[in-house]
Amino acid sequence: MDVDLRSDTVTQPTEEMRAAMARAEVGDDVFGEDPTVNRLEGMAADMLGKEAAMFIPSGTMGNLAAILTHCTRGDEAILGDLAHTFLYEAGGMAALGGVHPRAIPNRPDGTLDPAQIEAAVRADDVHFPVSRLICLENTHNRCGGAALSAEYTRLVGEVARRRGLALHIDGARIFNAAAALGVPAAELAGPADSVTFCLSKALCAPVGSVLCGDGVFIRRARRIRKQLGGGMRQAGILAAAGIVALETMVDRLAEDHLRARRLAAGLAAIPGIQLEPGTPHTNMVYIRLADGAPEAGRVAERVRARGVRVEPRDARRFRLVLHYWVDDDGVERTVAAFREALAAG
Ligand code: TLP
Repeated sequence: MDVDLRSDTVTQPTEEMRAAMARAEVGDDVFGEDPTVNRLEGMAADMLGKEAAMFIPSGTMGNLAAILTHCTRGDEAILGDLAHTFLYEAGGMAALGGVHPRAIPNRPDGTLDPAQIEAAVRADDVHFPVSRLICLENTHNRCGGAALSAEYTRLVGEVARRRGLALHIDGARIFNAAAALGVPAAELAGPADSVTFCLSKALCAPVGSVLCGDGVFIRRARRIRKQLGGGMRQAGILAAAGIVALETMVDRLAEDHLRARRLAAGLAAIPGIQLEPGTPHTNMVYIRLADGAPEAGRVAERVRARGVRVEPRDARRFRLVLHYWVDDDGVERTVAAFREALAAG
């Protein structure tokens, strides 16, 4: 089998997940009658320290549902210029919600400067949109998979409270952040009014994300999910895999982080490869090809021929993502494939 490091979204469900899916007890979730979805939502709310939760088809829809629940047309959301929500979610908040994104620079560690957040909050003036929401991302995908600390998140939470704004966290990989920082995910989510996390990435489930918040917020978000076409019926088939993910995948994420460090060390020893500063923070290794090395596309083809799948971020960079299906042997095969690919000149 190929070693696939293109993303942790490529993860296949485990046998245990497939078995749980096959025997899942189901009902119509739009009526709130799917016991497996209800169980998953209860578990997720507990783990994130929130009152309630809602199973939703994807991280993108989870973020969008959160934003549309917090904001109305003409409102503004303050977020990072490297945020997934800003860059890779097809402008959904603007296209579907009339919500104006106000992007401020992400610092290399994935954070936003709290002073800049505060400065971006609009004055009450008819010329301006209404500042309503701050969005953070933890871990931060484009910033190397960096984990945002509980202390930092509290600081942003204080800005939000002081200025009367809500705080949403795109926590697609919040359990990776929790593992890296050695704190419960609930502590990282504590200052936020809402948080989305993904079952279908490092947690290995085939489909789905969960949006968590207080009871009133989630009740309102359910109507938005319906508007977006995300009300699913016997979704317990999918939620069953999500339950196995929460039961079996959360505590093992530190293994992926350890392998990411091993992979980084192995790659750093290859002439022509440079590690990006700070990498890896969690399960992502960001590398750069030195001047004189072949272009990333060519290197990707060569490592593919050696059974390793990687995707260039640009002409000279790769993001390599560790997950459940990449074991120690996969790490060694990857290092060997890059070594051979670069030795070929
Ligand atoms: N990220 C994917 C791609 O879209 C880039 C990946 O391979 O990393 N928030 C964050 C931080 C994400 O990284 C992603 C997916 C999402 C949201 C969206 O999740 P889905 O794909 O479930 O809509």
